[in-house]
Amino acid sequence: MQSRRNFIRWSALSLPLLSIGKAFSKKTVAVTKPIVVSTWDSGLPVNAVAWKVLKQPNGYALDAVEAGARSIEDTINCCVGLGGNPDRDGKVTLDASIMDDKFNCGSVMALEFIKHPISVARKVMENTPHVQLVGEGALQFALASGFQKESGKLSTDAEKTYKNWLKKSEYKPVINIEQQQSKGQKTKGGPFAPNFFDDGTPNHDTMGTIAMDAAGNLSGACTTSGMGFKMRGRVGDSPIIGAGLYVDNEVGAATGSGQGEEVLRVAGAFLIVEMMRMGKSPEEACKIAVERIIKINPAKAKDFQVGFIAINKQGEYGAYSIHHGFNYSVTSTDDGGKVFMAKSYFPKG
Ligand code: SD4
Repeated sequence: MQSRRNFIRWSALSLPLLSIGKAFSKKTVAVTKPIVVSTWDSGLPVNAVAWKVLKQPNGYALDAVEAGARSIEDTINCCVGLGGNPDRDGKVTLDASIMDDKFNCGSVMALEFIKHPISVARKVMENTPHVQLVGEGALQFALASGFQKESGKLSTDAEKTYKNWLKKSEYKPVINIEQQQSKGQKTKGGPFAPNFFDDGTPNHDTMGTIAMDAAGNLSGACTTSGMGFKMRGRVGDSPIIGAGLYVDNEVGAATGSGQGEEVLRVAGAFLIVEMMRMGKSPEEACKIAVERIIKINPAKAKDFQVGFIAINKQGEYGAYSIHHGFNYSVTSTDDGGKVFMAKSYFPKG
């Protein structure tokens, strides 16, 4: 008869063998790496910058996503960096977050006058015991870290858009105006940040970038000026770890773009990573997060956009959005990358 001690020894020995057997019985999937995926077609040039880092020997995913984010922060566009649309008081306030392969993360919120909020977020991650710095304190930290203070002048485009918005909204800083307005809440104008601009394009274009390097390490970055004409002090999902960005190096990474308030409600990026942990593909995981948002208020969801992107440890990628129109960029070779239209809950039209 087997003694108890022998039984324990044999059971302990057979465990690893059993799991090896299980691993071999699984289909072996070729891992695509390095790979970088960004929100929107504006993510293609961002990927190109990240790709240059990923292609180098020992190219590190964290460096790649930071470099990508910095490149779009350098351009003038509606929604990322100091050239972006201001809040309703005419000030550009930036949100950014970054996360590496070891659960290190950093973010800044409502940061003004600084060209590269993503790099300030990285410094928060690397040089402080904290994860998040906000407003004045974030600016103070940035300046102390050697970042230059820019003028705060609106870009020509942003100034024009802001003036138009002011005309229509007749914005006057009245106490509790939100409550007065919310009774007859209009989503296409007024002091509220509109969900869509007059030409029908959604009021956002946040740059979320997730990457896996050749060593198989994941990282992510997310940078934005937030919703145009937001209330002063409003912070969206992008700088909130678990909402606008999440990375778990054992599982995958996720980020997104869209109406931040709705993403915050479901801890969107974290939810997607957890779904991938349970075996869902990146696209399925993004779809689950989108459906979770829609279920809260299906009628309201007709009026706002959210789009997610995700990658897993096999280098598989996927995306899903509420409305048709959310595209994303994928680069995993020297071919310059590809733009895909995400599947959506509400079809085109
Ligand atoms: C926010 N999610 O501040 C951001 C907005 C966005 O492209 O996606 N901009 O809510």
